[in-house]
Amino acid sequence: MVKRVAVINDLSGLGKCSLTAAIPVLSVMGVQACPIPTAVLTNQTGYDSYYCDDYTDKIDYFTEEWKKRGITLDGIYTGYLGSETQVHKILSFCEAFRGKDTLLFVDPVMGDLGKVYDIYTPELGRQMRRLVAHADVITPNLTECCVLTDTDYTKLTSYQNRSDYLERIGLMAQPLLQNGIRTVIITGIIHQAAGDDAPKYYNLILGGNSRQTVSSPIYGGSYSGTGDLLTSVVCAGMVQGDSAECSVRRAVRFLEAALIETVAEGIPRNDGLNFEPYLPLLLKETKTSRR
Ligand code: PXL
Repeated sequence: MVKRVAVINDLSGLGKCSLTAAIPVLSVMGVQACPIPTAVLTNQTGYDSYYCDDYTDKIDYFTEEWKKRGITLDGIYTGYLGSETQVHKILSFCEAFRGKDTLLFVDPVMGDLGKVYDIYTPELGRQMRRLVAHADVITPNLTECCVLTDTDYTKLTSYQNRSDYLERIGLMAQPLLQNGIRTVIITGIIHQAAGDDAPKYYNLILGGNSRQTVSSPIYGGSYSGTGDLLTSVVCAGMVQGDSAECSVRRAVRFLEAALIETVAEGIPRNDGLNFEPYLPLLLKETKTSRR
């Protein structure tokens, strides 16, 4: 059976992120992506101008029409929101479609590299905290994890090369786990471990009683949509029963290959990663159809 996931995220024409990252990844991994656009943008908001059509008023139509279809979902995956008032609409959607085996993935898109995005307001921060409290799996980057836990990013990152940096971040995320979230995956942590001659990127995977790290070299700048691609691989893997760690490792292998090419070609960060040629890395062993 093909697993089915509702992907609640924006559609940006340029800058490979959100739905244009999620749909190809879910498809190549054998999962049906059912998109619910939170906004339609000419391009992602990192460029110096963009036009955004907010879809807040459209979300309830999806809930109502899909109820009539009587569909079931294996996953619900939320990302960039068009406005803070979308949270209560998304929670109503979850109430209608979240069965006991439906996994809720929340990528609490609010900022990166210590800065919040244009869309951010303190109310969005409050609403995002409400939404993540319902999730099975969340994938904040370090900036977003600081917003969710009311932590000072500048102070935290001043400890970046201390040997206990990752433990410190783990402790910071504990309240999220105590809140009922099963898995917290914190991405984009830069840390130089003792004995290493350069810093690396770390992803920290925290469960109730577990803590794993997946690291990768830093190849160059940070690109639009990297977090969206990672969460999409994790979502498609975990709805099919893979562990969080295995899914993050698969995502990192895929992203590394795309990053190496993107850096070599000097692509501007807002344009996003050249990930398309590497989608085959995400293919699972294909079962031949039974006759
Ligand atoms: O990748 C995060 C993201 C998603 N959607 C839009 C964005 C961004 C980051 O800038 O602008 C529209």
